[in-house]
Amino acid sequence: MDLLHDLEWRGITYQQTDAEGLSKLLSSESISIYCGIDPTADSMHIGHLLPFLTLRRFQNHGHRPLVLVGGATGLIGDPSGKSEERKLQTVEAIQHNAASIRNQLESIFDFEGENGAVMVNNYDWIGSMDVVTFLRDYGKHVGVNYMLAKDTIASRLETGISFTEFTYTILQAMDFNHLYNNYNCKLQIGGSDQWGNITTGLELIRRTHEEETKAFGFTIPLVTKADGTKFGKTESGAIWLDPEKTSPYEFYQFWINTADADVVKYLKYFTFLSHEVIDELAQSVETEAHLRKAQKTLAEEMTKLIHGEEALNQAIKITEALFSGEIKALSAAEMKQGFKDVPSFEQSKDQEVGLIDLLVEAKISSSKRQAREDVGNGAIYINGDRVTDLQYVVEEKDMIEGQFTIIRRGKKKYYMVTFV
Ligand code: 545
Repeated sequence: MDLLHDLEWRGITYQQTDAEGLSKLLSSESISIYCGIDPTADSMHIGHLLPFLTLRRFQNHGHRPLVLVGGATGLIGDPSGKSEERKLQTVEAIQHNAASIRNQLESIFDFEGENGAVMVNNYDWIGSMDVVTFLRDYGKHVGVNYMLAKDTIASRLETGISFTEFTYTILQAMDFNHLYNNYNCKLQIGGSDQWGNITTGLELIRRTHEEETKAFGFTIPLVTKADGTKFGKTESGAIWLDPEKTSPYEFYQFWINTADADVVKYLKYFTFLSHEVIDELAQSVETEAHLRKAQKTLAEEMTKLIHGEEALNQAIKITEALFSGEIKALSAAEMKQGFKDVPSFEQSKDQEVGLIDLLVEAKISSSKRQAREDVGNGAIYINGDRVTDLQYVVEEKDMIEGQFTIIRRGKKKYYMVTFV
């Protein structure tokens, strides 16, 4: 199946400037395609992922990805999709973020071979441009009426928009024009919020070339959830690609918890699995949903893609240990990942503490009587071992890495006691 039909099958196509023309172009030659990101944060989250995974699909079909990090545009701020003016960030912050984002993007693409990906930074051509050149060579080609008609600008006219953000679309247009001239880039892709910026680029390319130009724009739908809540957010916030912000275990758990109503769509959007495999998983959601095969596959594919095989195996190991209660198999680092969100209690290291008192103080059991009953019944586990001794004292040997103890009450209720 050709690329565009695959994208359609996956539900990844939203708007196209010339679907027929692009289809012809892609089947007749190998082209360069770009997608950009502004380093306004030091990590991407899963809401930024889809356009770049789509760019990777183009690469898998023989085309060259140009991955643009907006070192210049990040200093300005894209008004698209924002109802309020942004605060400017410092040059240092944007440069620092750009390095991290670059690293994250590097793991998505193949940089070797004939159609190896190329990283570009628009600071290289915009950063030192003088204002006269900007206004004469670029500003002159973009009508203010044309700009005012763009959704992203029109929607801000009431609440207000600075000249700085108003100008943003011209900068992104200059990028497309630059990549068209220097890399023969004929297509820009992005999320649906980027339509206005992509089409300004096409306008600028048309206006600055005498011969007839042929470039294209393509947008990807916003990822939605069947229950209407926002995709990619949990109670503890966004799902980041940075393992320090969202551990691979949490990342894995996020995908595993996908609703039946969404899981097939996400397999199509985010994984590189074949149509056959996805169709089988879709069947499994229909006939044996309780097995959650589709969710498991999605979580495995995504964790492997972003964090690698080893982190995936760790995430699975933590998941299994928490499910079975066999937490002794986990390393201290794995425990920290797995128990990050369980209720925690701080206990002084200096004084010895009896288990019964600790259970009450840490609110694991509701009273001393209850605590004695819990221990007596065999419902209390310290680091995975059942403790039935009412006189038990928690001491050094129970502290993992001298820092924390995991207490379990009943089948699955975990608590973390940190020693300070
Ligand atoms: C800049 C210069 C170009 C081409 C594109 C850009 C960036 C573009 C933009 N894109 C968004 C973005 O979000 C901030 C990420 C923080 C780490 O603002 N003007 O940079 C998002 N983009 C991916 C998708 C998007 C978009 O990176 O296009 O739609 C999210 O899915 O919002 O020459």
